[in-house]
Amino acid sequence: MLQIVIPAYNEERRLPRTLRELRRHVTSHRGVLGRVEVLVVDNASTDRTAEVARAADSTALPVRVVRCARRGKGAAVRAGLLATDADLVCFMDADGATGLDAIEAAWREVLMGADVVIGSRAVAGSRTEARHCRTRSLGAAAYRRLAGRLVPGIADTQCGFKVFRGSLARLAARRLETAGFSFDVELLVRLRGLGAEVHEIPVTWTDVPGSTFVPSRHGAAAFAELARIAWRCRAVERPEPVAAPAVLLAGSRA
Ligand SMILES: Nc1nc2c(ncn2[C@@H]2O[C@H](COP(=O)(O)OP(=O)(O)O)[C@@H](O)[C@H]2O)c(=O)[nH]1
Ligand SMILES: [Mg+2]
Repeated sequence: MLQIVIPAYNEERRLPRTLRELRRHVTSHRGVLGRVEVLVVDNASTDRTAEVARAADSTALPVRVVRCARRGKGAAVRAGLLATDADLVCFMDADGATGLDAIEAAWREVLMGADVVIGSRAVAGSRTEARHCRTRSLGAAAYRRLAGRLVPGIADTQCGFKVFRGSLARLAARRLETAGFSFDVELLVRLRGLGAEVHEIPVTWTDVPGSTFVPSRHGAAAFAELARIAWRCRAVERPEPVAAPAVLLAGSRA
């Protein structure tokens, strides 16, 4: 079974279409994907996010709402991952910005032994169909440089599509402390600390209007979080002594 975590804050407008497209996609790829379930994580949305999520629940694509007391995308993804119990889990943004073909592409990588497969808008083969405003693009470039020092070799830490072996994701999520938008970086540092290899796959990415990331409001906080992650994870460069049980990593690529 594949469980898909969708963090959602005030997403009554964007979430219904994403869940509809996901249901269509899962139905037409049932033979490959098997059973799929969605966990929408809502923390104190002031709109009808939880209602639209529940309304999308169906036999073809079961949708559950998970409540998270702590605010922030990182806190929501953590709560969602910890609520999973499947062998394969993933998270994706509520706006459906990442083309859903990435699910099968990631699935293939996992079948070949990958532990962690992340969508990337910065590797060959990716297609980015719209770009952010200039201020955000400049900020993003600076952010990428700094994030790259914490997770060397990963070109795009921030794409909202990541797939994991379930037990590994739950182990890393338990240690995750970053509640805001930089949580991806900490999650990747911790996954590597657990001995996981991270594979980037190209995605088709469309900028969907209505982003919850407001550069003037969240930009500085995201950089400050990076500094805290660097400090907090300074000892997590190598696999930690309490590494993932060998069985988790069995099948990893050498
Ligand atoms: N539950 C929850 N989800 C959040 C929060 N902040 C952002 N998100 C979700 O995180 C995802 C971020 O995607 P988006 O807003 O499109 O940002 P962008 O793609 O980085 O511009 C969306 O699914 C948001 O609803 C939060 O505080 N709580
Ligand atoms: Mg988006």
